[in-house]
Amino acid sequence: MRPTITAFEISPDRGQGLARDMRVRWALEEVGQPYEVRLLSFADMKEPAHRALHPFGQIPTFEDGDLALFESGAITLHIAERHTGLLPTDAQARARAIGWMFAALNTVEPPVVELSLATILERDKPWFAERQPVLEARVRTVLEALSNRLGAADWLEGEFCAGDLLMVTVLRRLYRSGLLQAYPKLAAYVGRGEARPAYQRAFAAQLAIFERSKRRD
Ligand code: GTB
Repeated sequence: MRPTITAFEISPDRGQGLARDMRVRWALEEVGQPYEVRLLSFADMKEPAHRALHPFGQIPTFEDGDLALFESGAITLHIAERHTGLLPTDAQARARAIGWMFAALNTVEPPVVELSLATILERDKPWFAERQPVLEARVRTVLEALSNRLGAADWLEGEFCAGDLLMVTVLRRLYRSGLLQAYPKLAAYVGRGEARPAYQRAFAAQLAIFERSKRRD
């Protein structure tokens, strides 16, 4: 039986692949695991049936047999551990690759999301103009360090791994800010991720859902 994930019925990113189902789709495509998608409205997500799967009433979730998971990082790790292709076999390299998954979600994603949310939700607030440079500086700090570490390498830990997959999805959220473009090595790194056939399939699948929802309007 195929695993089932959940995604937005109508994604607020308008098909840009910025919602977190994208990373789960991409991971499943990388390992060649076919999957089903259950689409949810914002109201559906807050219903008890969905909260039983996801206590915070969000997407994505992942169901496979009697296993139900929430949190895109945990789902990606689960997929990576059960298939080949997303984590090195050498124990130390594997531990480092998992470290990059945490770095993506725990060190890089928070300032990126903070900036993105402030830009969307706080534009009309009196503190916006003063706070924005502070948030941008926090993002630049992590981008600078990440760019220095990546250096001339294609990927963070040798071969492409689940850490790169999560990192690329986090960095993509910066497109609208223009900050990524100031770090050519990182921009190229994101481009390499987006060029992967598995990424392309995942992106096309989520875009098709958004296009279909537009036609129904
Ligand atoms: N930590 C959780 C995880 O990694 O799985 C976070 C999950 C999460 O934030 N889910 C969001 C959600 O369900 C969708 S991805 N939100 C609905 C709600 O909370 O009611 C976040 C997201 C939303 C929109 C855009 N966008 O428009 O660009 C980008 C990312």
